[in-house]
Amino acid sequence: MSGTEKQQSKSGVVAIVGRPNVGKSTLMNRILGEKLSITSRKPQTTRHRLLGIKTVGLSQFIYVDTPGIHSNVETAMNRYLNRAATSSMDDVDAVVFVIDGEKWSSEDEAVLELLKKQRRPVIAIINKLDQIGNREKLLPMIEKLSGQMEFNSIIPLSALKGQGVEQLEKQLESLLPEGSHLYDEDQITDRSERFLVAERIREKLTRQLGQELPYALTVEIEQFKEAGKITDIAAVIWVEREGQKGIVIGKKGSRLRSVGKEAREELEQLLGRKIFLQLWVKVRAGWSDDDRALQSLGYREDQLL
Ligand SMILES: Nc1nc2c(ncn2[C@@H]2O[C@H](COP(=O)(O)OP(=O)(O)OP(=O)(O)O)[C@@H](O)[C@H]2O)c(=O)[nH]1
Ligand SMILES: [Mg+2]
Repeated sequence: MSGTEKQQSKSGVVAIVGRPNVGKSTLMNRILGEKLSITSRKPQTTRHRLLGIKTVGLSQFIYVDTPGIHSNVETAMNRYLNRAATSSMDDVDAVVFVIDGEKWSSEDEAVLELLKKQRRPVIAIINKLDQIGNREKLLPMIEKLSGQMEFNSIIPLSALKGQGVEQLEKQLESLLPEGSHLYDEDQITDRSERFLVAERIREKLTRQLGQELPYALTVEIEQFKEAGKITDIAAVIWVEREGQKGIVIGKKGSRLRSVGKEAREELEQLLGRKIFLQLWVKVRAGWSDDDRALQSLGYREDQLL
Protein backbone atom coordinates (compact mmCIF):
# COMPACT_ATOMS: atom_id res chain seq x y z
CA MET A 1 0.00 0.00 0.00
CA SER A 2 1.35 3.47 -0.83
CA GLY A 3 1.86 5.98 1.94
CA THR A 4 -0.93 8.23 0.71
CA GLU A 5 -3.58 5.50 0.73
CA LYS A 6 -5.70 5.39 3.88
CA GLN A 7 -6.69 2.05 5.35
CA GLN A 8 -10.44 1.51 5.41
CA SER A 9 -12.40 0.19 8.34
CA LYS A 10 -14.25 -3.08 7.77
CA SER A 11 -17.40 -4.44 9.32
CA GLY A 12 -19.50 -7.49 8.61
CA VAL A 13 -22.04 -9.93 9.97
CA VAL A 14 -21.16 -13.63 10.27
CA ALA A 15 -23.92 -16.17 10.99
CA ILE A 16 -22.88 -19.35 12.81
CA VAL A 17 -25.26 -22.15 11.82
CA GLY A 18 -25.58 -25.92 12.03
CA ARG A 19 -27.64 -28.65 13.65
CA PRO A 20 -27.97 -28.73 17.46
CA ASN A 21 -25.01 -29.68 19.65
CA VAL A 22 -22.18 -29.29 17.11
CA GLY A 23 -20.48 -26.51 19.10
CA LYS A 24 -21.72 -23.24 17.58
CA SER A 25 -21.99 -21.41 20.90
CA THR A 26 -18.70 -22.83 22.16
CA LEU A 27 -17.09 -21.52 18.97
CA MET A 28 -18.53 -18.03 19.35
CA ASN A 29 -17.42 -17.86 22.99
CA ARG A 30 -13.95 -19.06 22.02
CA ILE A 31 -13.62 -16.39 19.33
CA LEU A 32 -14.82 -13.66 21.71
CA GLY A 33 -12.66 -14.93 24.55
CA GLU A 34 -15.68 -14.59 26.84
CA LYS A 35 -18.55 -16.76 27.89
CA LEU A 36 -21.49 -15.01 26.32
CA SER A 37 -23.62 -17.82 24.92
CA ILE A 38 -24.73 -20.70 27.11
CA THR A 39 -23.61 -24.22 26.19
CA SER A 40 -24.39 -27.79 27.26
CA ARG A 41 -24.15 -31.40 26.18
CA LYS A 42 -27.87 -31.43 25.45
CA PRO A 43 -29.16 -30.41 22.02
CA GLN A 44 -31.24 -27.24 21.58
CA THR A 45 -29.46 -25.30 24.29
CA THR A 46 -29.44 -22.01 22.38
CA ARG A 47 -32.93 -20.63 21.89
CA HIS A 48 -32.29 -17.04 20.88
CA ARG A 49 -30.35 -15.30 18.20
CA LEU A 50 -27.47 -13.62 20.00
CA LEU A 51 -24.87 -11.19 18.69
CA GLY A 52 -21.24 -11.47 19.74
CA ILE A 53 -19.21 -8.46 18.64
CA LYS A 54 -15.43 -8.43 18.28
CA THR A 55 -13.45 -5.42 17.15
CA VAL A 56 -9.79 -5.81 16.28
CA GLY A 57 -8.18 -2.63 15.00
CA LEU A 58 -10.04 -1.58 11.88
CA SER A 59 -12.09 -4.79 11.62
CA GLN A 60 -15.40 -5.35 13.36
CA PHE A 61 -16.87 -8.87 13.31
CA ILE A 62 -20.51 -9.19 14.26
CA TYR A 63 -21.16 -12.87 14.95
CA VAL A 64 -24.67 -14.27 15.19
CA ASP A 65 -25.02 -17.38 17.34
CA THR A 66 -28.17 -19.26 16.34
CA PRO A 67 -30.29 -22.14 17.65
CA GLY A 68 -29.48 -25.50 16.08
CA ILE A 69 -31.58 -26.26 13.01
CA HIS A 70 -33.45 -29.50 13.68
CA SER A 71 -36.07 -31.70 12.11
CA ASN A 72 -38.37 -32.06 15.11
CA VAL A 73 -41.01 -29.39 14.59
CA GLU A 74 -43.66 -30.66 16.98
CA THR A 75 -44.08 -27.60 19.16
CA ALA A 76 -44.33 -23.86 18.57
CA MET A 77 -40.98 -23.57 20.38
CA ASN A 78 -39.30 -26.00 17.95
CA ARG A 79 -40.61 -23.99 15.03
CA TYR A 80 -39.48 -20.72 16.63
CA LEU A 81 -35.95 -22.11 17.01
CA ASN A 82 -35.76 -23.04 13.35
CA ARG A 83 -37.10 -19.64 12.29
CA ALA A 84 -34.57 -17.86 14.49
CA ALA A 85 -31.76 -19.87 12.91
CA THR A 86 -32.79 -19.74 9.27
CA SER A 87 -33.72 -16.05 9.29
CA SER A 88 -30.22 -15.31 10.60
CA MET A 89 -28.76 -16.54 7.32
CA ASP A 90 -30.39 -13.74 5.36
CA ASP A 91 -28.50 -10.52 4.88
CA VAL A 92 -25.19 -11.56 6.34
CA ASP A 93 -21.73 -11.24 4.82
CA ALA A 94 -20.58 -14.77 5.55
CA VAL A 95 -21.89 -18.02 7.01
CA VAL A 96 -19.95 -20.39 9.23
CA PHE A 97 -21.42 -23.90 8.90
CA VAL A 98 -20.41 -25.99 11.90
CA ILE A 99 -20.42 -29.79 11.83
CA ASP A 100 -19.27 -32.33 14.38
CA GLY A 101 -16.23 -34.12 12.92
CA GLU A 102 -17.37 -37.37 14.49
CA LYS A 103 -20.94 -37.51 13.32
CA TRP A 104 -22.73 -36.49 10.13
CA SER A 105 -26.52 -36.79 10.33
CA SER A 106 -29.63 -36.12 8.27
CA GLU A 107 -29.98 -32.86 10.16
CA ASP A 108 -26.57 -31.72 8.86
CA GLU A 109 -27.79 -32.72 5.42
CA ALA A 110 -30.87 -30.51 5.84
CA VAL A 111 -28.75 -27.50 6.84
CA LEU A 112 -26.49 -28.12 3.85
CA GLU A 113 -29.53 -28.06 1.55
CA LEU A 114 -30.50 -24.64 2.95
CA LEU A 115 -26.97 -23.36 2.41
CA LYS A 116 -26.93 -24.51 -1.20
CA LYS A 117 -29.90 -22.24 -1.84
CA GLN A 118 -28.20 -19.03 -0.77
CA ARG A 119 -25.33 -17.03 -2.20
CA ARG A 120 -23.23 -15.92 0.78
CA PRO A 121 -19.72 -17.30 1.14
CA VAL A 122 -19.84 -20.33 3.44
CA ILE A 123 -16.94 -21.60 5.53
CA ALA A 124 -17.38 -25.20 6.69
CA ILE A 125 -15.99 -25.98 10.13
CA ILE A 126 -15.22 -29.56 11.07
CA ASN A 127 -15.42 -29.14 14.83
CA LYS A 128 -14.33 -31.26 17.80
CA LEU A 129 -10.98 -31.93 16.18
CA ASP A 130 -9.62 -32.82 19.62
CA GLN A 131 -11.92 -35.84 19.67
CA ILE A 132 -10.89 -37.16 16.29
CA GLY A 133 -8.16 -39.61 17.22
CA ASN A 134 -7.09 -40.49 13.72
CA ARG A 135 -6.48 -37.38 11.62
CA GLU A 136 -6.60 -39.49 8.46
CA LYS A 137 -10.34 -39.65 9.00
CA LEU A 138 -10.47 -35.96 8.11
CA LEU A 139 -9.51 -36.36 4.49
CA PRO A 140 -12.57 -38.32 3.32
CA MET A 141 -14.73 -35.90 5.28
CA ILE A 142 -13.18 -32.89 3.57
CA GLU A 143 -13.57 -34.59 0.20
CA LYS A 144 -17.18 -35.44 0.89
CA LEU A 145 -17.96 -31.86 1.92
CA SER A 146 -16.21 -30.26 -1.03
CA GLY A 147 -18.18 -32.47 -3.39
CA GLN A 148 -21.44 -31.10 -1.97
CA MET A 149 -21.12 -27.39 -2.66
CA GLU A 150 -18.61 -24.64 -3.30
CA PHE A 151 -17.34 -23.74 0.16
CA ASN A 152 -15.18 -20.67 0.62
CA SER A 153 -12.97 -22.92 2.72
CA ILE A 154 -13.10 -26.00 4.95
CA ILE A 155 -11.36 -25.70 8.30
CA PRO A 156 -10.93 -28.47 10.88
CA LEU A 157 -11.02 -26.88 14.31
CA SER A 158 -11.55 -27.40 18.02
CA ALA A 159 -13.84 -24.79 19.53
CA LEU A 160 -13.14 -26.27 22.93
CA LYS A 161 -9.34 -26.21 22.76
CA GLY A 162 -8.86 -23.40 20.27
CA GLN A 163 -6.94 -25.14 17.45
CA GLY A 164 -7.81 -23.69 14.06
CA VAL A 165 -9.75 -20.73 15.44
CA GLU A 166 -7.16 -18.15 14.38
CA GLN A 167 -7.23 -19.53 10.84
CA LEU A 168 -11.01 -19.15 10.78
CA GLU A 169 -10.80 -15.55 11.97
CA LYS A 170 -8.19 -14.72 9.32
CA GLN A 171 -10.36 -16.21 6.62
CA LEU A 172 -13.37 -14.28 7.87
CA GLU A 173 -11.44 -11.03 7.93
CA SER A 174 -10.79 -11.43 4.22
CA LEU A 175 -14.55 -11.63 3.70
CA LEU A 176 -15.50 -8.52 5.68
CA PRO A 177 -16.72 -5.69 3.48
CA GLU A 178 -15.38 -2.18 3.88
CA GLY A 179 -17.61 0.01 5.98
CA SER A 180 -17.85 1.87 9.23
CA HIS A 181 -18.26 0.07 12.53
CA LEU A 182 -21.81 -0.41 13.74
CA TYR A 183 -20.90 -0.87 17.41
CA ASP A 184 -18.47 0.73 19.88
CA GLU A 185 -15.21 -1.16 19.99
CA ASP A 186 -15.74 -2.31 23.59
CA GLN A 187 -19.30 -3.52 23.02
CA ILE A 188 -19.55 -7.31 23.05
CA THR A 189 -23.26 -8.00 22.53
CA ASP A 190 -26.60 -6.44 21.65
CA ARG A 191 -28.33 -8.14 24.58
CA SER A 192 -29.12 -6.73 28.02
CA GLU A 193 -27.67 -7.93 31.32
CA ARG A 194 -31.18 -9.08 32.16
CA PHE A 195 -31.21 -11.40 29.15
CA LEU A 196 -27.74 -12.78 29.91
CA VAL A 197 -28.74 -13.44 33.52
CA ALA A 198 -31.85 -15.41 32.50
CA GLU A 199 -29.76 -17.43 30.07
CA ARG A 200 -27.11 -18.25 32.63
CA ILE A 201 -29.74 -19.53 35.07
CA ARG A 202 -31.21 -21.65 32.27
CA GLU A 203 -27.77 -23.04 31.54
CA LYS A 204 -27.38 -24.27 35.12
CA LEU A 205 -30.81 -25.90 34.98
CA THR A 206 -30.08 -27.50 31.60
CA ARG A 207 -26.82 -28.94 32.86
CA GLN A 208 -28.12 -30.16 36.21
CA LEU A 209 -31.43 -31.66 35.16
CA GLY A 210 -32.09 -34.94 33.32
CA GLN A 211 -32.70 -35.42 29.63
CA GLU A 212 -36.23 -34.17 29.04
CA LEU A 213 -36.77 -31.44 31.58
CA PRO A 214 -34.68 -28.64 29.99
CA TYR A 215 -37.14 -28.54 27.08
CA ALA A 216 -40.07 -27.98 29.41
CA LEU A 217 -38.62 -24.98 31.18
CA THR A 218 -37.82 -21.36 30.57
CA VAL A 219 -36.56 -18.56 32.80
CA GLU A 220 -38.09 -15.13 33.21
CA ILE A 221 -36.52 -12.30 35.19
CA GLU A 222 -39.12 -10.66 37.42
CA GLN A 223 -36.89 -8.25 39.26
CA PHE A 224 -33.50 -6.76 38.52
CA LYS A 225 -32.77 -3.95 40.93
CA GLU A 226 -29.68 -2.25 42.30
CA ALA A 227 -29.90 -2.16 46.09
CA GLY A 228 -26.79 -0.41 47.37
CA LYS A 229 -23.80 -2.62 46.63
CA ILE A 230 -26.00 -5.61 45.86
CA THR A 231 -28.07 -6.40 42.77
CA ASP A 232 -31.37 -7.92 43.71
CA ILE A 233 -32.52 -10.49 41.13
CA ALA A 234 -35.70 -12.57 41.23
CA ALA A 235 -36.35 -15.10 38.48
CA VAL A 236 -39.23 -17.43 37.72
CA ILE A 237 -38.51 -20.86 36.29
CA TRP A 238 -41.59 -21.79 34.27
CA VAL A 239 -42.35 -25.47 33.79
CA GLU A 240 -45.26 -27.18 32.09
CA ARG A 241 -46.54 -29.55 34.77
CA GLU A 242 -46.81 -29.84 38.55
CA GLY A 243 -44.60 -32.97 38.56
CA GLN A 244 -41.81 -31.09 36.81
CA LYS A 245 -41.96 -28.41 39.47
CA GLY A 246 -41.14 -30.99 42.13
CA ILE A 247 -38.16 -32.26 40.16
CA VAL A 248 -36.72 -28.78 39.66
CA ILE A 249 -37.10 -27.99 43.36
CA GLY A 250 -35.65 -31.37 44.41
CA LYS A 251 -35.68 -33.08 47.80
CA LYS A 252 -36.22 -30.41 50.43
CA GLY A 253 -35.27 -27.80 47.86
CA SER A 254 -31.82 -29.26 47.22
CA ARG A 255 -31.82 -29.05 43.43
CA LEU A 256 -33.01 -25.47 43.35
CA ARG A 257 -30.45 -24.48 45.98
CA SER A 258 -27.66 -26.04 43.99
CA VAL A 259 -28.77 -24.36 40.74
CA GLY A 260 -29.09 -21.04 42.59
CA LYS A 261 -25.63 -21.29 44.12
CA GLU A 262 -23.92 -22.11 40.84
CA ALA A 263 -25.83 -19.43 38.96
CA ARG A 264 -25.15 -16.76 41.59
CA GLU A 265 -21.41 -17.43 41.59
CA GLU A 266 -21.19 -17.13 37.81
CA LEU A 267 -23.46 -14.11 37.69
CA GLU A 268 -21.32 -12.27 40.23
CA GLN A 269 -18.38 -12.82 37.89
CA LEU A 270 -20.36 -11.81 34.84
CA LEU A 271 -21.72 -8.60 36.34
CA GLY A 272 -18.79 -7.86 38.63
CA ARG A 273 -21.16 -7.20 41.55
CA LYS A 274 -22.60 -8.99 44.55
CA ILE A 275 -25.95 -10.59 43.83
CA PHE A 276 -28.94 -11.63 45.85
CA LEU A 277 -30.69 -14.25 43.74
CA GLN A 278 -34.16 -15.62 44.35
CA LEU A 279 -35.57 -18.41 42.20
CA TRP A 280 -39.22 -19.40 42.03
CA VAL A 281 -40.67 -22.37 40.17
CA LYS A 282 -44.13 -21.94 38.65
CA VAL A 283 -46.34 -23.94 36.30
CA ARG A 284 -47.70 -22.58 33.03
CA ALA A 285 -49.30 -25.49 31.26
CA GLY A 286 -48.31 -25.94 27.63
CA TRP A 287 -46.26 -22.71 27.35
CA SER A 288 -43.85 -24.22 24.81
CA ASP A 289 -46.59 -24.95 22.32
CA ASP A 290 -48.47 -21.69 22.70
CA ASP A 291 -47.44 -18.78 20.45
CA ARG A 292 -48.81 -16.14 22.81
CA ALA A 293 -47.11 -17.61 25.85
CA LEU A 294 -43.86 -17.80 23.89
CA GLN A 295 -44.09 -14.12 22.94
CA SER A 296 -44.67 -13.06 26.51
CA LEU A 297 -41.75 -15.20 27.72
CA GLY A 298 -39.28 -13.48 25.37
CA TYR A 299 -39.44 -15.72 22.29
CA ARG A 300 -40.39 -12.79 20.13
CA GLU A 301 -40.56 -12.38 16.38
CA ASP A 302 -38.89 -8.97 16.60
CA GLN A 303 -35.83 -10.71 18.04
CA LEU A 304 -35.37 -12.48 14.72
CA LEU A 305 -33.15 -10.79 12.15
N1 LIG B 1 -14.53 -32.27 22.60
C1 LIG B 1 -15.10 -31.15 22.15
N2 LIG B 1 -16.32 -30.81 22.56
C2 LIG B 1 -16.87 -29.68 22.08
C3 LIG B 1 -16.20 -28.85 21.14
N3 LIG B 1 -17.02 -27.80 20.84
C4 LIG B 1 -18.14 -27.98 21.57
N4 LIG B 1 -18.06 -29.10 22.32
C5 LIG B 1 -19.07 -29.63 23.25
O1 LIG B 1 -20.25 -29.94 22.52
C6 LIG B 1 -21.41 -29.70 23.32
C7 LIG B 1 -22.34 -28.77 22.58
O2 LIG B 1 -21.75 -27.49 22.47
P1 LIG B 1 -22.61 -26.18 22.21
O3 LIG B 1 -21.64 -25.06 21.94
O4 LIG B 1 -23.62 -25.97 23.27
O5 LIG B 1 -23.33 -26.60 20.84
P2 LIG B 1 -24.37 -25.77 19.94
O6 LIG B 1 -24.08 -26.10 18.53
O7 LIG B 1 -24.33 -24.34 20.32
O8 LIG B 1 -25.74 -26.44 20.38
P3 LIG B 1 -27.26 -25.84 20.32
O9 LIG B 1 -27.23 -24.50 20.97
O10 LIG B 1 -28.04 -26.83 21.07
O11 LIG B 1 -27.62 -25.78 18.88
C8 LIG B 1 -20.89 -29.12 24.65
O12 LIG B 1 -20.83 -30.15 25.59
C9 LIG B 1 -19.51 -28.60 24.27
O13 LIG B 1 -18.61 -28.57 25.37
C10 LIG B 1 -14.88 -29.24 20.71
O14 LIG B 1 -14.20 -28.61 19.91
N5 LIG B 1 -14.41 -30.40 21.25
MG1 LIG C 1 -25.78 -23.11 21.05
